[in-house]
Amino acid sequence: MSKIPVVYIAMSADLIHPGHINIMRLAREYANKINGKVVLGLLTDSAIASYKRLPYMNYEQRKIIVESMEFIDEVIPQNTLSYTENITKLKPRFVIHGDDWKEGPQKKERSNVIALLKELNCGELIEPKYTEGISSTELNQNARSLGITTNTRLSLLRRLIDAKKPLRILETHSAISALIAENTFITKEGIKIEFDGFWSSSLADSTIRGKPDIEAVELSTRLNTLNEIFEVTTKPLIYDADTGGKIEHFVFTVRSLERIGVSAVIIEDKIGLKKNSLLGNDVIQNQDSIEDFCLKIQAGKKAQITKDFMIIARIESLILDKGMDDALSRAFAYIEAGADGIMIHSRHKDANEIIEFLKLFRSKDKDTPIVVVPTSFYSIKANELAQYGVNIVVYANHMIRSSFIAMQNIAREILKNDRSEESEEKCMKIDEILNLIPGTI
Ligand code: SPV
Ligand code: MG
Repeated sequence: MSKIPVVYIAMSADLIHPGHINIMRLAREYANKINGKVVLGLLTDSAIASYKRLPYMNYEQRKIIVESMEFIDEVIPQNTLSYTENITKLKPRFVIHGDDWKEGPQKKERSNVIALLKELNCGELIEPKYTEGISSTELNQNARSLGITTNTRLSLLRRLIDAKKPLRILETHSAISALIAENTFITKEGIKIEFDGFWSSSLADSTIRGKPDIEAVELSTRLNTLNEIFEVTTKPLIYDADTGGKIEHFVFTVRSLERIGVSAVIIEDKIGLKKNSLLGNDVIQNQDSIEDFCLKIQAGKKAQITKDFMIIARIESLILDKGMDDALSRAFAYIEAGADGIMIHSRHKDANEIIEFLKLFRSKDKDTPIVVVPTSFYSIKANELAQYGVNIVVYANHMIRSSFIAMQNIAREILKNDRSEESEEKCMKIDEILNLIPGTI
């Protein structure tokens, strides 16, 4: 326990507004009264990402700002939403928090703080009236509506991987599907759960054009779609580049993707005419040699300009029944060659072989990000996959597959009824569309 009495406040301090300053000023006043110091628990990126979107500024940047404030004597990390760790350590004389947490998602934490202060018999909770008329949520909405720069979007994926597990990534094949992926959320026990980013799927990008998933849609066509998606959204995107093509071509793909703000490219270790992985050995598909695929990874890494862009190597050994040992030795070889992450794929109905891979891989490598695409092993939940060490879960084709069914049914129904009345209820209301697309009214 520190000798100098402590006044403790905790915040994210991302978009600082007068409400924050009021709390800091009050903390200073209390500290002066008791000859104490103000300690600010700055929420880490992972503490923030556990209940809402990543802050604009990372921890170090936010720390520089709050440290420079005259009200604050010391800044320490608060690693979770819970105050318990820091209060137990500091035994503060006062904890200060706006009275807004008497209701809403933080209500439970408030009770914890009160109980803990009583248990430790060290201090009391001060709850000034919440500053009306300004809120981080509102500022956030305004800032988001301004959009995002290329570099900021690109770097978001690495920051998210560091801050949160698992990331949930949804396939988007158009601006409208991306807007839905951007804005859809649910609230579970006060925590906002939403998709962390987008998957540009070769299957979906081919299907939407009525073409097979055999690398027949050109890069420039797919880049156009990405640009349309980026025009109206702010989340990071992972690009499915199939085999990556010839090594000499792949370097240009990396440059093009990076230039528009894509965060990661995934290339699969196949050669020749690529077929969709879910077809496995039902069709002829060939795996690349480890040596040649490593050369492709190395060429890509050399071509990228930013430090944040990621090249993720996708292993098709399980898809092609080459066995677990082959999958693992490829994983380590690809990482050695410079891959920033591994995607391990499977077409089994259950996740057993994926789990086996994860256990064996994670026993040797705790850090390299792992991506999985549970299209066929769909029963396992994202949270469970994360417990086995998965960082990114991709829902690779569900937006296009579901829209298909909806369109087919409506088309049939209009023909059957010779009018659209019966179909009206199954369609989005026009004013809901206007809501989804800002600026319409
Ligand atoms: C895609 O979405 O195009 C993929 C994933 O590559 S899968 O279809 O499962 O091969
Ligand atoms: Mg694909």
